[in-house]
Amino acid sequence: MRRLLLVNGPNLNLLGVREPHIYGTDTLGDVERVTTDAAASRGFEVRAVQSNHEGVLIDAIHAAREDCAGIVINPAGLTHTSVVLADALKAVALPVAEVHISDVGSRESFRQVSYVRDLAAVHVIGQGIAGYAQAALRLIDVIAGQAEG
Ligand code: CA2
Repeated sequence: MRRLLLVNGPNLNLLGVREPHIYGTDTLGDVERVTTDAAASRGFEVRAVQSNHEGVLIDAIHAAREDCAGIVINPAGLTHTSVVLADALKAVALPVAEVHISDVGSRESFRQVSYVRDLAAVHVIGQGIAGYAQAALRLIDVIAGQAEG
């Protein structure tokens, strides 16, 4: 299955509209395009989902078990709070790339916690939306390595 699921969490639909000093001026459409282009360069397609509802994200992650080889995810604020999102990622047992647009390590202390960190094979933090392309390419390397091994 040469397909990745791209998951963007709550409020990321506002990218490029609010707080450009933190998240830049690129939009969610730009995020989906850079990820899709990077994956396509390696023969993968991307199915993108963004939701402000945790259950919608969890259903999309469960469905990925059927037809995706890996998951690129920016869980947004759920990174720092959501055991259930982490449980869903663990349950599907697909390789995961965790992406954050901003450098969460240099922000508020509550952003230092990630429930996803330990189960992600790839981490790209603070690289802006270009980080999604890096994450997709590195995740595809992980998937290719698994297929060989
Ligand atoms: O840096 C990131 O990518 C974050 O995942 C973004 C989350 C934040 O809670 C994480 O700590 C770090 C926030 C997403 C909200 O996105 C907005 C975009 C534009 C305007 C307002 C919010």
